[in-house]
Amino acid sequence: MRTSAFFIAPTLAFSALALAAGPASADDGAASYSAVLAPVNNSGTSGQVMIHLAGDQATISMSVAGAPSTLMGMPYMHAQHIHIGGQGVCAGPAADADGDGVVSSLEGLPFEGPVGTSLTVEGDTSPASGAAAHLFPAGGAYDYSRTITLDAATIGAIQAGNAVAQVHGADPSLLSAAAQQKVNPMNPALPFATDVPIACGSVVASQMSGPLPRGGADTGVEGAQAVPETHSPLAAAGLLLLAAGATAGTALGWRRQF
Ligand SMILES: [Cu+2]
Repeated sequence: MRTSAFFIAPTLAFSALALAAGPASADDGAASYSAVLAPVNNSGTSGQVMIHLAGDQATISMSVAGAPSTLMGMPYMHAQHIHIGGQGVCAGPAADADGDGVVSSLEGLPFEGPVGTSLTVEGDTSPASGAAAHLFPAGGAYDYSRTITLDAATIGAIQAGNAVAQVHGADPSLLSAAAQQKVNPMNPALPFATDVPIACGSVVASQMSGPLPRGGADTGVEGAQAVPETHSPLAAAGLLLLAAGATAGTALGWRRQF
């Protein structure tokens, strides 16, 4: 299965996948989860998240686009988290309790819950680093991949369907005048816009086993996606490659599977 499927993958993808995959691991009980990040607060930001969980090790791959690229002339670092223990859903516009035209992280708390894991690029991943701007990826469109240890609370929430993936960091010019005057409640040295959620999605169990739909323009790439079983680290690697290489067509192909 794996070998034959490899043959239909493009040569370049084959090489990269082979390098990324390594030997199949004996991660029985592993599972994959995903989230489609939809724009919130009229951000125009969207993306995808893939979480491959084996024991307490999670390989998390993300692709984000349509985010503001700079803040005050500097690369805009976007805080990103797994929120846990709320209702497992993203807050809607009605959650704007103070009427400033923005659903802030605090206002979203009853829906999304507090930060369970900070999806940093390096170092600490605890909630304590939730607003540590320098630890987060920067730019208007980026791919993220990191294997981290998840704590029991985050693992439990993901497995229970009560986890939400969220990206923060709005364009201040899109906020109301009232909101533009505020500071980030998690880090008062930063403007409120850095706290404002811009993309959000519920983390759900991912169905990646079995044949994938065909017929897209990039059937070779879709064939490559079909290689991994749900419990293979190849899955995350393949998705990451797609995210990194993505034409619009392959991005859509990815989205279709979730
Ligand atoms: Cu968050």
